[in-house]
Amino acid sequence: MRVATSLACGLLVLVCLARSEFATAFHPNDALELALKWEDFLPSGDRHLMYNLNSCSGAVSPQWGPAVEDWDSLLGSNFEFDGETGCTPRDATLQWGSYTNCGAGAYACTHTLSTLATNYRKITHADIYFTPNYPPLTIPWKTANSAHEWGHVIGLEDDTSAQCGAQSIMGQIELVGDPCYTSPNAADVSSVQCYNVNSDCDGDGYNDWMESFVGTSNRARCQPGDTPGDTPKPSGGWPSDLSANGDFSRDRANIADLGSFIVPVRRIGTSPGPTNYDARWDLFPGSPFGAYINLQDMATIIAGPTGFPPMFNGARAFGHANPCTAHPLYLDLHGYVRPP
Ligand SMILES: [Ca+2]
Ligand SMILES: [Ca+2]
Ligand SMILES: [Ca+2]
Ligand SMILES: [Zn+2]
Repeated sequence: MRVATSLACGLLVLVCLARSEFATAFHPNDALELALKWEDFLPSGDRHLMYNLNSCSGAVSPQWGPAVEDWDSLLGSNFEFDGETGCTPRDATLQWGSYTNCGAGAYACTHTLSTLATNYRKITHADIYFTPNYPPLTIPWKTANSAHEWGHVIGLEDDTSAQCGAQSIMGQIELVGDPCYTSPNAADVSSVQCYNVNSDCDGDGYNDWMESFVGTSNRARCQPGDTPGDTPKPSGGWPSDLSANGDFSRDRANIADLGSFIVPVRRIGTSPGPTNYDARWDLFPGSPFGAYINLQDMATIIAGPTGFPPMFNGARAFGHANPCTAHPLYLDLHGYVRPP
C-alpha cells in the first residue's frame, strides 16, 4: 500500500507554499493532487475524529483545543472532534514542532499521511506542528492560526491571499492588525461539509478522481478569472469546458470544445509520451485499449454523468441554452486556479 505525505503549509505570507509530493510513474490510478479525505466522514464513517493535544512536546497552548472545538460546533453533528491531553497519538495530533517540520519561518504546518483509495486519498493520520514563531503571535492570531491548521486536517487547502482578502480562515497571516477571522466562516464550513461527503462537490459531473487526473479543481466549476482577450485556455474548473475563452464557448460545452481535440493542436490519437498528449483532454482518464485520447473522451462531454451534470439539474450540458453559472460560494474560496 502506498503511503504519501503531504505538507500543507502554515500561515506564512507568501513563503511556505510548497507541498511535499511523492514521485509517481504515469498511471491513471495514480494521479497527484487527489482529494484528501478522512474515511470517518464518508457516509459509511463514524463521523468522529480523535485528536490529542500533545503535552509531551511542551506545555499545550490554550488556543489549540478551542480552535478545534469551534470547527466542531460549527460543522454540526456529522463532524465530531474529541480531544484529550496526553502523549498518546490519536487520529490527529497537535504538538510543538520546529522549522524542520514546517520550513524556515513558518508559524505552523500540517502533515497528513494518506493511502490511495478509489477516487481520493484516504487520510490515516495528521500532525499539526506549531513552530517557535507561534508563541509571539497575539492571542487572536494564535486562535486563527490553530483553526487554520485544523482546516488542513479536514481537507482544506491554503488560500494564498492574506486572510481578510481571502475571506477565509484558510487565508494567510497579516502581520499588522487583528485577524478578520479567528474561526471558520460560513463558507469554510460549507466547504468542509461538501468536500468530505461528496465526490462531485462542485456539481460539474466529474468526480474528484477525474478532476484530479485532468488537472481541474474539484471545488470550482465555471471558468475562474477568465477575461476577454485571454489567450485560449481550457477551464480550470469544468473539465468539459476545453475552450473556455471567448463568449461563444466560455462556460459552455459546445462544438468549440469538441473542436479543440483537433485544432490548434491535435490531441486525438495521442498517449503520454513525446506527443501532443495533454491530460487535460484525457477526460475519460486513460484508455482500456489504443490511444489514451480517443472518441470516448469527446463523448464524455456529451454523454454519461459528465454530460448531464448536477449543475444543470441533470439536463444535457452540451448545447445548453444557459452557461455554467451560480458558482457555489464555497468553491470560490478554496479551489486552486489552474495556471494559465
Ligand atoms: Ca470542477
Ligand atoms: Ca467551452
Ligand atoms: Ca481517455
Ligand atoms: Zn495553511
